[in-house]
Amino acid sequence: MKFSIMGFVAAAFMASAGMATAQETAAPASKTLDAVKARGQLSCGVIGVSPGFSLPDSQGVMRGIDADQCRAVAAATLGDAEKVKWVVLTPQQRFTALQSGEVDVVYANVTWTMTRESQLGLQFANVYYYDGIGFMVKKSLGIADASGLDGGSLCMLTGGTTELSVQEYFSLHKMTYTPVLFSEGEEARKALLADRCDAYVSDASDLAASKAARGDSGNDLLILPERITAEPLGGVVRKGDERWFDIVRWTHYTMVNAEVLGIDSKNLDKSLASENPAVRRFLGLEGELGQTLGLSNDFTQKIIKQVGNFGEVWDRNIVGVDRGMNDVWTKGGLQYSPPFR
Ligand SMILES: N[C@@H](CCC(=O)N[C@@H](CS)C(=O)NCC(=O)O)C(=O)O
Repeated sequence: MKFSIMGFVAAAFMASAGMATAQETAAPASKTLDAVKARGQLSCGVIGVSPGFSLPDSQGVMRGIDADQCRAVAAATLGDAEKVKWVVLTPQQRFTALQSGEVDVVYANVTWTMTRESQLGLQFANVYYYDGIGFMVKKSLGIADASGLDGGSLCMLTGGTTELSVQEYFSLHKMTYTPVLFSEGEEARKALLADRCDAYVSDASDLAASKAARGDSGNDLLILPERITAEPLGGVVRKGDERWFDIVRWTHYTMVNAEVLGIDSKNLDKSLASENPAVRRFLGLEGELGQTLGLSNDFTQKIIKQVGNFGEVWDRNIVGVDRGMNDVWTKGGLQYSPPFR
């Protein structure tokens, strides 16, 4: 009894003194956030040659859904979406650049897998693209599904999830194939066009983007119906800086929640006059949600104004892919933000 009375007295003292209780602790500092602020730039690792994800346009401006995720983190942390230092990484370099501290976050077509978290000291903050590995062939090959690839040759990238997934799929289906391996995606895609292999194997997002990027000649290509794996693509951070993990995670959820609430970069100003308490809290007009992350309370406004909601980011970057699973949950998709409260 004595113990519980003491506990009660201690809790009452802490509450009356305004001290943090077990439910509420002060925002821990983030070494990564401090470094980003001191540098005045977010160092973001991207593939840089991946249409729809990260690829410089004709003016040299990095474009794509990965690029926009980096911009959103810069808007949230520095108040300016353009304060991004782009670090171009091959699939093999994506993880070492993060481990060594060269980059603060990686948005580089990276699939969330167990061992990437359990062995590499990394952590996935979100899933911004639900993807799956598929096959692309020339229509002239005359096949309609993956069974037609038995005995064929397959162009693919090394250093990612593709090689092992293909091995397992072909072994399971008692089919054989000859791998033709590349360290750069564009070389593999060109090899398909030059008939050096029967199919190019990659994330379906990459297949669709590469097909679309080829304009009319893309019509000669066919993406087969099979998706042989689940490839949830996520933003990656180092383990050990939980606050930074929170920031990257809630930056993505900001874009999703904005879409669900019907708030976008164009109508944001109107939403600032909203009487909906959930909207007012989300936009930082009331409460202190931003501060709990170590950010300004209007960090969500900065993301939405400068980068957009998730639907705007999708429409701007992803061509030739139905939203499907990647739609927000209110429209039957998997993009679902936990509450901003
Ligand atoms: N999502 C898979 C595959 C990632 C991957 O290799 N994506 C391609 C799609 S663009 C890529 O990064 N290519 C690099 C390139 O095009 O050079 C993974 O995380 O291992």
